[in-house]
Amino acid sequence: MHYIRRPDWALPERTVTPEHVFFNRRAFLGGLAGAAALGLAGRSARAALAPFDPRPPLNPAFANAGRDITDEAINSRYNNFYEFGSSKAISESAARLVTDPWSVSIDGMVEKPRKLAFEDLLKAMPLEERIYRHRCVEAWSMVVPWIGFPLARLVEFAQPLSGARFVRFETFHDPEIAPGQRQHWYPWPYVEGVSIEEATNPLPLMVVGAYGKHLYNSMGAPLRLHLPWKYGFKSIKSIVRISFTDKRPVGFWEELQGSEYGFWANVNPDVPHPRWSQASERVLGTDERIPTQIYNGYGAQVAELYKGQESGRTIWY
Ligand SMILES: Nc1nc2c(c(=O)[nH]1)N[C@H]1C(S)=C(S)[C@@H](COP(=O)(O)O)O[C@H]1N2
Ligand SMILES: [Mo]
Repeated sequence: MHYIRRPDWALPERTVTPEHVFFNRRAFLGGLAGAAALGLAGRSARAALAPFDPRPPLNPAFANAGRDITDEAINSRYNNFYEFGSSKAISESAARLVTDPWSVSIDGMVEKPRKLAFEDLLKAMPLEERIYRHRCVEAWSMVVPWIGFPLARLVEFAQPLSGARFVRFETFHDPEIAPGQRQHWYPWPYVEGVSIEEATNPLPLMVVGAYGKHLYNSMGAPLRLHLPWKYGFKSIKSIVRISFTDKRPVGFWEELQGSEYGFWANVNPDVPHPRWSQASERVLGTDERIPTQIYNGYGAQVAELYKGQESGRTIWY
């Protein structure tokens, strides 16, 4: 295999550590052989917070989020995960979730519905590291060094039928373990969805780790989605089911309060939430408040998906 090493000057301090600044260029450029080579990474036995060995390669296209990475201690202890309560301090409660064994169903409009052990899915997918900005609809943000694989790769693996228009994701449902799920006024299980066009865009990442390790329960172990240009509530955690459908899925928050949390939920500083401004955000771990960017700064990658629809309110909530 041929590795290129990025010069240290190309990377801001603290953004990455030198040991994993490697990238298999051929794999990045696509091609099945390359993808298979990348798939070899991250095969170490999975235990909560075990380091990936070797650490999957950092994707140079997403090596720098323009701000410092948020401290791991903050990221893993300041969370939205309503299954474990409505406060941000759910990390201890979430630790009770058993994530091994774990299986994921792929069903609906696909060639062959199947249920896979999480380990088998992990082995089949090309793992990489990407540093993404993460913006909650509540107007706080952080920067996270995720480990995962492109959702586009999973769509390919699932072999959807041509009529499939949307991908629907579902979180586990276990009220015995998750106290929030005993609050029956919420529409459990948590559901989210994206269009097929969004799902096959290169940005969406199916996340299995962060900070070089397997995922914290509080962050959605063992498998969650991250859509960096959308408000955080779209980035569903602890996924057990992925379905292909011709009907637009109704998300958990949309079901609860559709006037405030719509299907598209693309970040836009100029479209306020009905109850507060989205013009700026609080950067967790700092004293800073910074201006929010349209599409959370990822317009170059995703604006094309919404061409001609920008003037209406719908794609913003
Ligand atoms: N299953 C599930 N997924 C979820 C949520 C949730 O309550 N349950 N909260 C969402 C919200 S509002 C945000 S901002 C992000 C938070 O992710 P983080 O805790 O890793 O920062 O997860 C999203 N995914
Ligand atoms: Mo959020």
